[in-house]
Amino acid sequence: MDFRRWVLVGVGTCVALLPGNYYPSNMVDNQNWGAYSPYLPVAEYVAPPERCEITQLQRHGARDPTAGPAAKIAIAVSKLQNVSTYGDSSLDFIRNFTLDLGTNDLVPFGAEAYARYRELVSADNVPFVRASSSDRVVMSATNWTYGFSAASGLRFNPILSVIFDESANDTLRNSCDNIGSSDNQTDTWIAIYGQPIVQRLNSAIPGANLSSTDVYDLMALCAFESVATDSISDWCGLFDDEEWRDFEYEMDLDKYYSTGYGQPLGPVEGVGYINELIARLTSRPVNDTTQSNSTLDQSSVTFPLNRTIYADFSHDDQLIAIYSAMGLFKQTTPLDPTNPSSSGSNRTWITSQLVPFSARMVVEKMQCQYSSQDSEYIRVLVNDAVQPLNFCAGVTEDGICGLPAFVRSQSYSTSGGNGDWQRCFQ
Ligand SMILES: *[C@@H]1O[C@H](CO)[C@@H](O)[C@H](O)[C@H]1NC(C)=O
Ligand SMILES: *[C@@H]1O[C@H](CO)[C@@H](O)[C@H](O)[C@H]1NC(C)=O
Ligand SMILES: *[C@@H]1O[C@H](CO)[C@@H](O)[C@H](O)[C@H]1NC(C)=O
Ligand SMILES: *[C@@H]1O[C@H](CO)[C@@H](O)[C@H](O)[C@H]1NC(C)=O
Ligand SMILES: *[C@@H]1O[C@H](CO)[C@@H](O)[C@H](O)[C@H]1NC(C)=O
Ligand SMILES: *[C@@H]1O[C@H](CO)[C@@H](O)[C@H](O)[C@H]1NC(C)=O
Ligand SMILES: *[C@@H]1O[C@H](CO)[C@@H](O)[C@H](O)[C@H]1NC(C)=O
Ligand SMILES: *[C@@H]1O[C@H](CO)[C@@H](O)[C@H](O)[C@H]1NC(C)=O
Ligand SMILES: *[C@@H]1O[C@H](CO)[C@@H](O)[C@H](O)[C@H]1NC(C)=O
Ligand SMILES: CC(=O)N[C@H]1CO[C@H](CO)[C@@H](O)[C@@H]1O
Repeated sequence: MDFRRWVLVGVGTCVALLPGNYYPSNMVDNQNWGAYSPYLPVAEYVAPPERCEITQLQRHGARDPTAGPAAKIAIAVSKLQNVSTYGDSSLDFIRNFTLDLGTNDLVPFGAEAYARYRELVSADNVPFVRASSSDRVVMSATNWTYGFSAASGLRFNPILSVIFDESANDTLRNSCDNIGSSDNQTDTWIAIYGQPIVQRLNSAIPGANLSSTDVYDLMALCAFESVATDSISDWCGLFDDEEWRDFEYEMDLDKYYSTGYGQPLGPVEGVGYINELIARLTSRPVNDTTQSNSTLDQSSVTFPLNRTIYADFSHDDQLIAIYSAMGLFKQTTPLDPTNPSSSGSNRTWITSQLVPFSARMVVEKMQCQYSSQDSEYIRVLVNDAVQPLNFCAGVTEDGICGLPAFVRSQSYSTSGGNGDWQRCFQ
C-alpha cells in the first residue's frame, strides 16, 4: 500500500487540562466512575496502513462538579458532619473534610495529537479547531492548541477558530426541545442498589439519615475529589467493588436514556455533526437540515474543507448522541433499569469507556490501494479503540471500511433524522 494522504476528523469532550485528563498513576483500571472517570485509553493505539485526514471530537477535560451536583454533594457531606460520633474510626476523616475541588495542571493532549499525526501537518495546513461555548469546553480546546503548538516547537500554532453559541442550535451541543430524560430509569435503579448502602451507612453513622440520592452524590464526590487531587479520595473507601459496579450502571443507564439509543430523540442530536463529518471526508458542502448553522457551514472561513486535521470540542451527552447517530455501541437489548446483568456479557455500553473525561472519537481517512484502483477508506476510534463498524458494508476485521459504504450506512443522518428533528420542536 502506498502512503498517500490523511484526513483526520475528531470530536471529543473536553480535553482535560485537569489531572483527570489521564488516569492518576495510583488508580487501577475499571474504577467504574461513569462519566466522572479520568481518561484511560480503552485500547493501545495502532496506526492504520496509511492515514489521510483526521477528525477528532473530544469531551472537555476533568472538571469540578457543576453547580447543581456540587450543592447536592455539600448537603450529603453536611448530613454526615452533623452527627456527633462515627461508629467506625475509618470514617473520622469526614469530620474535618472540606469541599475543595480545585483544578490542576494542563495535561498535554494536544501534544499527543501532534506526536501521532505530525505527518499531516504543514505551515499552511494546521488543525482546524472548533468548540461549543461552555467555559470548560473552550478551555479544553484552547489548551489542546497550546499543547499541539508546544509539541511542534511552536512551528505549528492552531487556533480555536469557531466557538458555537450554546444558546442557539449547533452541532457540538444538544438542543432538542422535546427530548426526554433518563430520570425514570436512573431513579428506578438507584432505589434498588442504593437502599442496602443507605442502610449500611445510616447504621454506621446514626443520625445521618442519608437517602439513596445522597449515596449517589457521595460516590460522585469520590470521583471528583480523586481527579482534582490526582489521588484516590478517602470517600472512595466507603463503597465496595460491587457498589461501584452499581454506580457505573447508573451512569450507563443515564447516558443510554438521555441521548443514546434509549432516548427516542437522542440520536437525532448527532445528525448535524455526522453530516459535517461526511462533508469533511468527501470534500463536499454540508447538506443538513437539523441543528447545523448553515451560515457558518457554508463559509470556507468557519468550515474549510481542505484541511487534514479537524478537532472539535464538546460535551459527554453530545458525544453519546453522535455515537448513536452513527451506529456505534448499538446494544442487542435495551439496558434494563432493574437488572445490570440482563444483557449479559454482550453489553458494550459502559459509560466510563464511552465518555470519561477527555473522551474522544477520531475518524481517520486513508487512501489505500487494495486493488489497481485507488480507494478511500475510513476507520473510527473511540478512546483509541478501533470500532468494528458492523453497520458498514465490507468492513475489514481491522475496522477499515470504504468511504462510500460508510456514507451509505449513515442514511439516518443524510435523511435528516427521518423526521425526528421536527419532532423536537412540535
Ligand atoms: C447541619 O447542622 C446545621 C447546624 O445545626 C444545620 O443548620 C444544617 O441544616 C444541618 N445540615 C443538615 C444537612 O442537616
Ligand atoms: C480535626 O481537626 C481538629 C482541630 O483542628 C483536630 O483537633 C482533630 O484531630 C482533627 N480530627 C481528625 C480526625 O483529623
Ligand atoms: C484551501 O484551498 C484554498 C483554495 O483551494 C487555498 O487558497 C487555501 O490556501 C487552502 N487552505 C489550506 C489550509 O490548505
Ligand atoms: C433550533 O432549530 C429549530 C428548527 O429547526 C427551531 O425551532 C428552534 O427554535 C431552534 N433553537 C434555537 C435555540 O435557536
Ligand atoms: C418508567 O420505567 C418503567 C420500567 O422501565 C416503565 O414501565 C414505565 O412506563 C416508565 N414510566 C415512564 C413515565 O416513562
Ligand atoms: C430523614 O430524611 C427524610 C428525607 O430524606 C425526611 O423526610 C425525614 O424527616 C428525615 N428524618 C429525620 C429523623 O431527620
Ligand atoms: C449562526 O451562527 C452565527 C455566528 O455565530 C450567528 O450569528 C447566527 O445567529 C447563527 N444562526 C442561527 C440560525 O442560529
Ligand atoms: C449475545 O449475543 C449473541 C450473539 O449475537 C446472541 O446470540 C445472544 O442472545 C446475546 N445474549 C444476550 C443476553 O443478549
Ligand atoms: C441533501 O439531503 C437531502 C435529504 O436531507 C437529499 O434529499 C438531497 O438530495 C441532498 N442533496 C445533495 C446535494 O446531496
Ligand atoms: C490548566 C491550564 O493551563 N489551564 C489553562 C487553559 O487555557 C485557559 C485559557 O483558555 C487558561 O486560562 C487556563 O489557565
